[in-house]
Amino acid sequence: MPRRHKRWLTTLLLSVTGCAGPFPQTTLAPKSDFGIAIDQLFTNIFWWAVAVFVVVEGLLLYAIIRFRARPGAPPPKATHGHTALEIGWTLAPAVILVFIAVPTIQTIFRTSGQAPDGAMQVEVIGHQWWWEFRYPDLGVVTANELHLPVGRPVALAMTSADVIHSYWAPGLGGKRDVILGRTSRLAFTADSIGTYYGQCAEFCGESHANMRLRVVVDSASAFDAWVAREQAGPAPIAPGSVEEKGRAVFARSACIACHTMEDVPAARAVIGPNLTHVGARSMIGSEMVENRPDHLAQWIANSAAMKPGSKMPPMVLPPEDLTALVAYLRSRQ
Ligand code: HEC
Ligand SMILES: [Cu+2]
Repeated sequence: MPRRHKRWLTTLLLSVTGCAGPFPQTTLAPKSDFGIAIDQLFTNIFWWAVAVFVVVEGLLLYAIIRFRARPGAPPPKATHGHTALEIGWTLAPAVILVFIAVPTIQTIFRTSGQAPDGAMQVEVIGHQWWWEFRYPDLGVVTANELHLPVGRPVALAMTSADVIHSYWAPGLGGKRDVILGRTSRLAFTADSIGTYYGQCAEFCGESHANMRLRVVVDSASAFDAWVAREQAGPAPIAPGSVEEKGRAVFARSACIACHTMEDVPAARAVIGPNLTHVGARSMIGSEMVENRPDHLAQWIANSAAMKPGSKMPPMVLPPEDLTALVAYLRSRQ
């Protein structure tokens, strides 16, 4: 195939595959009141834009054809001023702008983060480069996987531990910057059970693109079961087991300087994610890799090799200590 055909084909393929699903971060299939409000506004403005486009381009084409130069035709008659037309094309856009402005302002107020009484409170803290989720009323602290009950209003109170980040889970609508020393609010009610993906939407450094999150919208009973599991104390450990050895490794390593681990009294730090129930998360490193023993071992040995710039330093451990540590982390369900 000639080179330029190949290039053409590649371009075509790239643009076509760009349109193939699935779209885990689409904003066009909203699954919350917030998302639907934004989607309706977008659709509304889109059709106004289509109408303006059709009218303007239609008139342009009409003028081009109707008044084109013809051989032997006399020069066109010059016109000067047309009061009715001028009033018309001034008023029409003004009216269209009103039709756009009123729903826009209504939507701004509807999505301003005001939650109804009884909404579930969640604190969101953006860190370079992971998300912390705290449920103050439930006493639950987790990372990167936000669990919510379907059909119940939630109020997110969001801030940052360092630079500016932006919380965005497009399927549930809304994007908000999170800023150190300030609280940004986002309120919505998820209307469908499912897993929704999101990510930081404000450039925040080396692993900004890896600062992902997922929102798991559960049925009320599945959510309660998740809360009960998170609220339960640490999973028990059999004396003499490899997990017990792993806990000892954890307790005498630098891990305790950065992480909270409920059954290791010295581990109460909040620099990294709370690991008390780390075994229950499906991914580690904010959606970096699946939560599997081999990944955990690689992560501990050198997390920056998996996630550029990771703030967790490489932890050098003898192989059997690492194996025990991983078994212990896996058992933290
Ligand atoms: C200097 C602080 C620091 C030390 C020491 C440290 N970590 Fe971390 N750890 C972090 C940070 C920060 C993250 C989050 C990194 C990210 O996702 O970008 C993290 C993430 C993790 C995760 C992934 C958690 C998740 O849900 O994504 C695991 C597991 C983990 N650390 C285990 C350990 C173990 C085990 C040790 C000791 C051998 C340890 N860490 C030592 C700071 C630290
Ligand atoms: Cu970011």
